[in-house]
Amino acid sequence: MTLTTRLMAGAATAALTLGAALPAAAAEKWDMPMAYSASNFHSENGVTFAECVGAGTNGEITIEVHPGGSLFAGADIKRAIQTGQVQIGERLLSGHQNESAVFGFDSVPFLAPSFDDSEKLYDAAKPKIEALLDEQNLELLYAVPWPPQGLYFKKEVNSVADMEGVKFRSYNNTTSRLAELTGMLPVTVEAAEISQAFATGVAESMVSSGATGYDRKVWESLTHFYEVDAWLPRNYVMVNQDVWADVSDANKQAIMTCAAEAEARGLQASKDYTQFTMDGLAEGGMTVQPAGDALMGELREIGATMTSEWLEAAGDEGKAIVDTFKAQ
Ligand code: PCA
Repeated sequence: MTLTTRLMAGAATAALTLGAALPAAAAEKWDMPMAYSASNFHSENGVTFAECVGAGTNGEITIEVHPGGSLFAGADIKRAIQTGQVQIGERLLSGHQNESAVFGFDSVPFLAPSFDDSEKLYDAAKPKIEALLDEQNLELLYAVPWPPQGLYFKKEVNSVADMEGVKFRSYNNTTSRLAELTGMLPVTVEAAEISQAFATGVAESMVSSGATGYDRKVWESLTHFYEVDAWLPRNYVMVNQDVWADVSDANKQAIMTCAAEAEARGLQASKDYTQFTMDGLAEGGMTVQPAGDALMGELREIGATMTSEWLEAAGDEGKAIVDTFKAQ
């Protein structure tokens, strides 16, 4: 063999090896941070979504889910996706009302307090939310509501006066504002940290779903859950747009199919867990009941104040969402 033929044979072998290696080289792994515990229904849904994407893209895209805020804490997940530190992730969008008040559309008290209303409100808001996310280099894949929000305390509460001075765990601007207007003291704590916050007395109440109280076993520290059905905030699964742009059309299609399935499955799980987790709180020893009429009346007045404040902050875009929702 001359040097040239030997080199050419070598090149052919390299080409063959490369050819064989190509599908593997094209395979991508995406990291997907999620803020809530692995046992939470949003996280379980995310794992099923990830499996669906692996199967639907024939292994060309695999997603590793990191629940419980283990990769990024809830408040940092959105930025991590925007900046490409991770490819995909899940975030409670109402936690970013300081970027745009419109993100808080799903946390306006008593605007859409049932699953049906919450879906209609989401339909009305979705184009605007997608446009806002687009400006932030984010592609929305799916969104799932939490069950209706109620109030947790470590004492019986029959009126707003009973809340005076109570340390209140908040998770977004709306919940902090609710604390202020009820004379409570807000402290922002991620869901992943609340068991400890309640155990150490950093917080002694919160507004949240039965699902979160159940996940975090809050009966170890708290005693009362009052059903208020104040709002149903949403978690959003979003992908970085630069990453998304490089996905083949076939794989985009496969991922969107998995996302649509995840959205439907997550909604159903949220509905199913509403009663299941409230029963779980009661089994844990908590008193679980609808808030009394007097308390509800006061909360509705506070809700009206918060609604006008949100409409003011969210401007024409917020008003358009509410008008579209109400016209349905
Ligand atoms: N659980 C989340 C947000 C709303 C809910 O039900 C939390 O408490 O952080």
